[in-house]
Amino acid sequence: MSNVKILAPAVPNMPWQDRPDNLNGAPVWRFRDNPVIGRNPLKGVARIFNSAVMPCEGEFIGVFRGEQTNGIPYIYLGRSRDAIHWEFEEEKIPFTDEEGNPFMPVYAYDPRLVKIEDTYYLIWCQDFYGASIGMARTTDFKVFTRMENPFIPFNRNAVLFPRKINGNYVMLSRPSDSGHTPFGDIFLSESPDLVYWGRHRHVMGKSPEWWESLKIGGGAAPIETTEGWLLFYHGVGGTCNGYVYSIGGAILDIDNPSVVKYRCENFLLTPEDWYEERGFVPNVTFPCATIHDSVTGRIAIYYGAADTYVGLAFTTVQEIVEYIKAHSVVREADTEVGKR
Ligand code: BMA
Repeated sequence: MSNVKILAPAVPNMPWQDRPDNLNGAPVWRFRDNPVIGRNPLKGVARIFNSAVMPCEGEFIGVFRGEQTNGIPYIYLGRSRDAIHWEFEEEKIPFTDEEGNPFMPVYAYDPRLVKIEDTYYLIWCQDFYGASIGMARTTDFKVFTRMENPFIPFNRNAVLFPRKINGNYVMLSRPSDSGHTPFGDIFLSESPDLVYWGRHRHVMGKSPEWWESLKIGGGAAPIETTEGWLLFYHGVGGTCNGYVYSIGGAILDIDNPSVVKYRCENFLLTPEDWYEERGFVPNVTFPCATIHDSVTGRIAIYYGAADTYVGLAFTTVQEIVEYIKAHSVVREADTEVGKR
């Protein structure tokens, strides 16, 4: 296969460890010192997981799901020189509304962080008469302006594409129910202004593969590559002991991303290390972000582990695209434009 390239800025100081010799599944390998964030990471917060990080001015910045000691999740800001050792702000992110008044969501979880042009967008799950999507923008990580809620309830797992496509902003999301949602497909919505959302399309659904036979949901912001949008998402299977969350991979059409070009029938990473199997919710690996370097093709995947820790895993764009293509099974619901 010809060389696959990431179409994004270079990040020469991204975290990295070379592939171990004994890998025999998908070409995704864990950071040897995982988890990168352990329990009780800051005062009043028992666990940090399902969090999103990205490069910022030569260092790294992130928005972190912090489970407070009252059990309610909220979003905290963190900074790091190496994207491994993090320092967190002790106070929750202080959102304001468009008029500058303080805005404090009832709860906020599973944040994603995406830069489009010169603005950073936070997207998370919050109460809007039921679980739905919240969104805010910032340019300086000091003022966070809460924006209109993009969708009505119930919805979770929303993430923006890192650039406009055909002139519109594009968001992936996963409509759900008010509970722990035993179903769910990934949909796409477009907006000219980040206020009005429409042209909804079905992207992909659960599959007959058992690891993702219950539901799926968007994960990290899609990575633009010469083969299409590389998407790391989560797939959920059901067992007699509850849900198991694994990481899956797909490649979406670059101009029409509701069309799936390739979809890997195997999980790319599934709970198997102690911090993934044991915690507040066992057997969860939940990707929310990547850091990727267009010069080397290296990709670091940040994922929540067991609703307790943050884990880090590595791959390269060449290896992962080859693996997804070699194990691709796309069905009619994947390859249609997603409009009925
Ligand atoms: C989902 C979300 C995630 C969580 C997962 C496993 O429904 O709430 O935040 O990681 O369940 O508990």
